[in-house]
Amino acid sequence: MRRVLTYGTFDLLHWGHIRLLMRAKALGDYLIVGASTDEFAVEQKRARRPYHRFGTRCDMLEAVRYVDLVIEESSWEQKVRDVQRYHVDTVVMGANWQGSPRFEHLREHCELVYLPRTPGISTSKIRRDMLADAAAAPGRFSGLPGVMAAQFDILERSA
Ligand code: C2G
Repeated sequence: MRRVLTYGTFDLLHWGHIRLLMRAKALGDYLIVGASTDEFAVEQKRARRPYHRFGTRCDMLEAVRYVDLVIEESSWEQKVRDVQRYHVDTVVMGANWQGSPRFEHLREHCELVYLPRTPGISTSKIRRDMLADAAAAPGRFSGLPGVMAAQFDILERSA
């Protein structure tokens, strides 16, 4: 039984995430996914607060047939402990982490594999495209309460 571990926020779950999970599972028999807590995503990864809260993202990951176990990712330091605790053979990450000291130290404890990312899709691209769609429909905001219209304006200007 080869055990594989990967980490991520997996927000607005998309084809890129699914392909990463599918290829990670193909490297073993049992796939564990460390899902970032909302706090870890915001504080540690300096990402915006995930659209879907931690609980929802875990539920969605558990529904993916390649995934056998979902655990919490709440710190950078937990990874060696996770590898030992779950008897992990291989840690898999997308190539955007290639060579990162956040993962390279794991080579002392298990195999480390970086997989090419799926081009043309990302959570931030989905957000941008949705915003562009909304902004592209002039007067689209007119029906919205003042506050929301103002928020859309802010979002539009900050995109
Ligand atoms: N991914 C991919 N192709 C894409 C988008 C994402 O292969 N088009 C991969 C990423 O490289 C990552 C995984 O899908 O391995 C999850 O992506 P994110 O949710 O963006 O995760 P990330 O912010 O990279 O978090 O401790 C590490 C972090 O939790 C990793």
